Amino acid sequence: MSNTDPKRYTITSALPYANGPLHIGHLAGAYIPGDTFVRFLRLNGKDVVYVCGSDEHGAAITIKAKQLGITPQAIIDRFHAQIRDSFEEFGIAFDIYHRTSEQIHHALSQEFFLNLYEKGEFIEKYSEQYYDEEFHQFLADRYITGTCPHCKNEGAYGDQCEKCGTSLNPTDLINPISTLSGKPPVLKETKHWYLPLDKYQPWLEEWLIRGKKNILKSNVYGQCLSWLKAGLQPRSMTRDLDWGVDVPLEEAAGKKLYVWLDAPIGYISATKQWAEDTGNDWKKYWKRQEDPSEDSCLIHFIGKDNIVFHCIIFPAILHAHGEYILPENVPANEFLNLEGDKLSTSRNHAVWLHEYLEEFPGKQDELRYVLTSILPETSDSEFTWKDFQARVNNELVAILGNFVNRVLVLSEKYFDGRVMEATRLDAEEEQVFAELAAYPEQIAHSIRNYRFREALAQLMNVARLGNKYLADAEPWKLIKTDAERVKTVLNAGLQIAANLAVMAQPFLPYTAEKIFNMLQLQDRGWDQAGKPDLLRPGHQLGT
Ligand code: B3M
Ligand code: ZN
Repeated sequence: MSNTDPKRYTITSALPYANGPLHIGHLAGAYIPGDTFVRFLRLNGKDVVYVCGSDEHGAAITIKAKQLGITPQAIIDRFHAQIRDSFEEFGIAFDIYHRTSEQIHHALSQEFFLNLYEKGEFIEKYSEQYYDEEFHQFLADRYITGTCPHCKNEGAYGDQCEKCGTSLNPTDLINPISTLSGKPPVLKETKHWYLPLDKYQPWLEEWLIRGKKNILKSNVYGQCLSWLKAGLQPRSMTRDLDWGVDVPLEEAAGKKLYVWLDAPIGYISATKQWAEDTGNDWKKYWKRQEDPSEDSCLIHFIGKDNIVFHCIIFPAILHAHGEYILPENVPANEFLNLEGDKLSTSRNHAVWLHEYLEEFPGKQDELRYVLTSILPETSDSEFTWKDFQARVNNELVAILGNFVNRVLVLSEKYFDGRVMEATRLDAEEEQVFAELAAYPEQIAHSIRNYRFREALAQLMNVARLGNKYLADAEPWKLIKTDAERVKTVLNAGLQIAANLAVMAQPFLPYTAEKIFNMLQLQDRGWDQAGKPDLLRPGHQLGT
């Protein structure tokens, strides 16, 4: 991060389309990293708002509705509730989980559009687009299929051929067919409002290439660079669709805002709703302040397929508007694969969160642990059930669980569950406490740099430190020869366990809470991490 100590933070995780349930790829892409980061900030007493919500517009929704033969409204209501509940059960600690179908969001999106419109930022252009004469409507790219001009795949979509991966325009397709009527569409003239990204290119180059080279992750920076190198083109901000936010112009009756214009504004409208609900001032989290050092630090957690929207298009919109802050960072993750294959909603090749919760009730942290260990931070990574089992059993249980369990059982056995005074600190304790004291900053450093895998590995090293200390001290033997010394050993062991609870909070919130309960300790902020005296002598532990 470049702004070393921001006054406040505005943290967002990508708004999932409310057209299906969430799977582990979603969690690993944008939500576990965002949640871990936010929990860490809150533990440090920072002023932070963490927002998310359902993305309820665009062809993603209408196509799904058509598939299921129900209305878009029924689709979004169903999946919004399911997604919201999954997030809640996994402990993703949003301040608000909003939705883009709310009036407050429609109003703010229209306000944004009008602001740019009135400044003359848009280019108005007529073009010919495919129209279904039987259904009397223009066709979104995804509603048109045909033969790919590159690989001759007959089921290519108007925006992309999924077989060869080429991105297409609908007019590139050979023998286009409307998926609505099954008939060839006709070309018809229509007017749209374009954001002149080419005009903002010099500004974006300055801001991104010069300003963010050492801030963005290399996978993110690399993608931005290649977009800019290819040269930006004007992009239409309106669509001929019957589902979405109305374009607030009389001459645009029946047209909707492009979903990628309104969706990121969803972060702002969510914050607005949260502020209304809680008596906060949303402007402090989004608008540029008179004194720039008072600006909130905006960070977007997303998956790699959303990089261009968050690093180029949305910043260009915010810049054109002028009153808003720009993202400080966009720590996008790559993709998570499942058992050697891409996660796929349409092929049902996924681990769905609601199904996991049903099959493994109360085991949220197990999945959080495994996913954090394999986050696709710099390249794609892979989830397998075998690896899941190994990591849970050989790491989470064998190292962390076992350590906490051992100190508690021994304390119960020898001292009726009381924390004894450390009467004699030997070189071993001095060594172990010195090592312990170094971890909070190491972990913090990794988290601040979005290296959550590394941070979690360090947390596990704290547990390893505890295990090794106990194994070397052998209190179960010592109790027969030097019971006095055992008091010190178990005191030290318990202090390490308490530290584990403090430092596990960003990653494993349920486990941390469990350990705090077992220790009968109030949860502690990050400033308490690394201390050898979190538990006072005489303190009664739980069972
Ligand atoms: N709903 C795309 C997606 O789910 C989109 C993200 C919006 S973030 C403002 O991948
Ligand atoms: Zn193709």
